[in-house]
Amino acid sequence: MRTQVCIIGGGPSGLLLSQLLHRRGIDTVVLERKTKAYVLGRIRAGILETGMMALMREAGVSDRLDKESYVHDGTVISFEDEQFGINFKALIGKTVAVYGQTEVTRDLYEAREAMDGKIVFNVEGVQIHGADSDAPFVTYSADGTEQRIDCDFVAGCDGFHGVSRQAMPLTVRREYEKIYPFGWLGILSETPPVHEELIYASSRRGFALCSMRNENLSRYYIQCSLSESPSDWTDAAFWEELRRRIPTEAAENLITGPSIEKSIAPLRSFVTEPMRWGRLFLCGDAAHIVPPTGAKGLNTAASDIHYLYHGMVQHYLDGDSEGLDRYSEKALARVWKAERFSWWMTSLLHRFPDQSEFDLKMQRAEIDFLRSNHAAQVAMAENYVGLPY
Ligand code: RFL
Ligand code: PHB
Repeated sequence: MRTQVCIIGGGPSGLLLSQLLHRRGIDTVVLERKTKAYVLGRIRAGILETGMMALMREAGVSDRLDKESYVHDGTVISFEDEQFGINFKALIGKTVAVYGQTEVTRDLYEAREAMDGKIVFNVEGVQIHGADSDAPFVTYSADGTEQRIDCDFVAGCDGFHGVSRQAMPLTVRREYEKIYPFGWLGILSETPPVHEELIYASSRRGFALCSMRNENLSRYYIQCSLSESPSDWTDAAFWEELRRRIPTEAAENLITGPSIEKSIAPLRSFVTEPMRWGRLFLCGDAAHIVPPTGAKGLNTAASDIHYLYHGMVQHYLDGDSEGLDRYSEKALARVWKAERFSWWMTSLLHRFPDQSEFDLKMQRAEIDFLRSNHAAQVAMAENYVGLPY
């Protein structure tokens, strides 16, 4: 088989790239290790930046997004017993939207299928060959038979545990990583959200986040230790702990119910450089991970796709390689800013096991500054709604 761009990974990055390229007449094949149901069942991101929404519109997959997403003008920060709002709209005239990653992925799959896009599920043993040559190809097995795809370029959109990053030799790749000494225990419940905006709460017992998907679907997280497993937590224990970490008024209004999903995510900051090697381009979680505190993971994947898509269009339609040549540089410049913001929000709002009284004073001083300083609020708003592409 031959295609122009072989895309490894059928998550949001791979699907969005495939859909955007298809609309400009550029042929792709997407190779996905799991089933479609598995990909659609993963409960992950909930907040979309305006840049990502614009990209969904450009991909022609925004009908449901425009109708069903919820615009959020701001967010609430709670630190021990004090709360304040950061109103993005009033501060910088921009907003974010609540629209789950499951919905983004569903919209993209539907669009790809409507256009007869080629997506191969359940692939095994994907290997990238000749990425630094003029004739790269990808091999894999599906239904027990070996397959080969010859292509012009390979897009590694296969997430943090994928094979694409590993295909770059260690002599060219440099990795930067920070592992946080805690995780997030998250639950989804068919209950109304406790508040109209998200609440990021830091308490003496640890961090908690009140988020949502729609008026009858809530998403809550609490900071937990890495040694815990979701089965250690009954629903009742989760609700009890959440109540103790969020503002009193929210705790009193909280409507609880059975969880329909419960999982633990470790928190990590990670970047690999460069994001291009020869004809292989890394995108999204394959190249970088952020802790979820700043809601940046999916959105940063989308900005990578924006740069790669425009680079590909420039290459195929104008015969100009400038966009592809500068892909790694442009993507990384934005990635590192998202990394900084996510690290800052994580450091500000979590309790660290080895935190001293001095460290706590620093967090409180930073919170007081954010609560009272216009410039600090503008800086937070600009980062949260997403820096320009
Ligand atoms: P994905 O979603 O991991 O998709 C990669 C796909 O590649 C497949 N794959 C392979 N396919 C073929 N061959 C192989 N060898 C393969 N290896 C892997 C996988 O099966 C999968 O389908 O990466 P992608 O597309 O780059 O998307 C990244 C986002 O999923 C991720 O950044 C976000 O979910 C992060 N994230 C959030 N991002 C936000 O922007 N806003 C948020 O509010 C937000 N909240 C979150 C999050 C992530 C979380 N977790 C669980 C990590 C909240 C949580 C709890
Ligand atoms: C979510 O709704 O899953 C969510 C929202 C904001 C975050 C992280 C996760 O910062």
